[in-house]
Amino acid sequence: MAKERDMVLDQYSSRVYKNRKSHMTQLEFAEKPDEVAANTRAIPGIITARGCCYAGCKGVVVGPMKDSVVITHGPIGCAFYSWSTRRNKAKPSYEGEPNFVPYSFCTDMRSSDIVFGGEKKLEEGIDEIMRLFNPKCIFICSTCPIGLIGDDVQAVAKRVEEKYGVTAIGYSCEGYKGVSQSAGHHIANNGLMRHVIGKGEEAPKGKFSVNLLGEYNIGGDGWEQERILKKIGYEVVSVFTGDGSYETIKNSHLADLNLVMCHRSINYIAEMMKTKYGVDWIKVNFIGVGATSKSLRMMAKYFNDPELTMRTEEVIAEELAEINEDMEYYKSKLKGKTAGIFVGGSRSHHYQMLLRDFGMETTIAGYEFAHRDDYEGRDIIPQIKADADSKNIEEITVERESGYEDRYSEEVMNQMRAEGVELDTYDGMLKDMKKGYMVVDDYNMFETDQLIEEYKPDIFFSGIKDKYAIQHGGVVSRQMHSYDYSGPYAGFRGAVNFGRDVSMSLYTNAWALVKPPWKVTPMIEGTLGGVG
Ligand code: CFM
Ligand code: HCA
Repeated sequence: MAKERDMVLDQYSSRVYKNRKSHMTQLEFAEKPDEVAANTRAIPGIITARGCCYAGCKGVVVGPMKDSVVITHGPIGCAFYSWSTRRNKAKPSYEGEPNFVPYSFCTDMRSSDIVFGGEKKLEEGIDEIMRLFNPKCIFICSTCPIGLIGDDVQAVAKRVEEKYGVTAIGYSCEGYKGVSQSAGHHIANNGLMRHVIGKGEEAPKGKFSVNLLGEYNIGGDGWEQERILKKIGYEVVSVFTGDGSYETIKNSHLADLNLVMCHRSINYIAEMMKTKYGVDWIKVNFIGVGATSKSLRMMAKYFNDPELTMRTEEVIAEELAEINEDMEYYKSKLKGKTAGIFVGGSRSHHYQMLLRDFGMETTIAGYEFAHRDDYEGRDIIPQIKADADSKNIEEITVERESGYEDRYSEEVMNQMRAEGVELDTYDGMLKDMKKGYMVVDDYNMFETDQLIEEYKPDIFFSGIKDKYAIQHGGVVSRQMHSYDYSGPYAGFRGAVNFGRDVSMSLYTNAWALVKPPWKVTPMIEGTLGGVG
């Protein structure tokens, strides 16, 4: 029972053992999975793959909004490291639309600013931004020292709004808040809800309008999804936030339906928009051919329009015909191989579906910073106990705005749910994994090495921190955050790109073919104990 898990855990000291045991589950019964401890502090000194709260707010959620300037209030290192390292692609969608995504703005806090305070420097920096770029929206993202010295970024944002008549949001998203990037998502979502969503009045023109939530256009994924949605006849009002904009997000409350891709980073907005504006959300997954078709069909069921349903089927058939030959070819190369996937949040679940399209199984998986609901499904949310770290992140409550109504009665909603539409809910990753597979929350480098040794996956998908160590060990490794600078991997065409890249990597595992020099000839020569 739980053999592989015990082999890893048994090597820990008793304190570490107890902690890590709660984060690791070897699925015994797929229909009744174990609890997975999640969203708790990493053990100090352990080489976790997690990032910080600032990364979640600045890098993940608000950074991709192309017409808005994000200023890092803090030392230059934080701004430099978060400058285009995440592959959220963006381009102007009409002539003259600003795109600040390639830029990095920072107050460059120095020692004297830390001693005397940095608010003045921040305000001067924003004056310069207004002079040079004149954006409609500015996000101020605080790094660790800002919270420690107590600069009031919200007060600065208020002064900027009064002075320039723009939207300015001060985020207290210091790196140390919470336990990971996840805190930053929550803080960023709260700010968008308070200051952006609902500000616009431009109603959608199309008959069926949607927002795409939690899609960050990594490697152009969002563009592929928009291509398919538009082909069917949907109007995409806004995308949160890949290639997204302040201009469109402010109108997002007027769309008919929210599609949630990354549950982890954006579920707060989906929930709040449902409460405040009556906009329903469905959990979609456009990663994988089967998953994409399933998501499109759920959408058609939601709108329940015969013409839309017909067009959905037409487009699915057309797209499948286009990729069929390539998919079959890559399937012949990949069938029967196994994988490990350890990414931040939702992708570790999403990509298992795409791998299955090629006949591959994911035997080890986990999230860096997701919450229990991302593993076990939203039904367990009432059981999650808030700890000091999560209580530190503001929870905002919203109420129904007058003039907004639910589209469907609870009865109709339940009927749709019974027909398989994942309305206002998410079932989590565990239910899609099989008996014996291992799930590890907040994985670390030691566990990675151990799991690879025990499960021997043909390929390991993770991030920049561990990629090269794994690869040099002779195991095929691909970055699932940046796609190793390839992509898109979403939708129908993306699936083919993924099949190609994975096949290419598996059949060219150069590191497994070379022997390091120290294994061929000794690096030093000498004698032991002075005997000739
Ligand atoms: Fe959502 Fe993301 Fe992810 Fe994420 Fe991230 Fe990312 Fe990710 Mo890197 S929003 S949780 S905080 S799907 S940046 S686009 S790849 S860890 S699995
Ligand atoms: C982040 C961004 C990141 C890092 C990727 C990695 C991304 O968490 O701050 O560790 O390889 O996707 O760029 O998740």
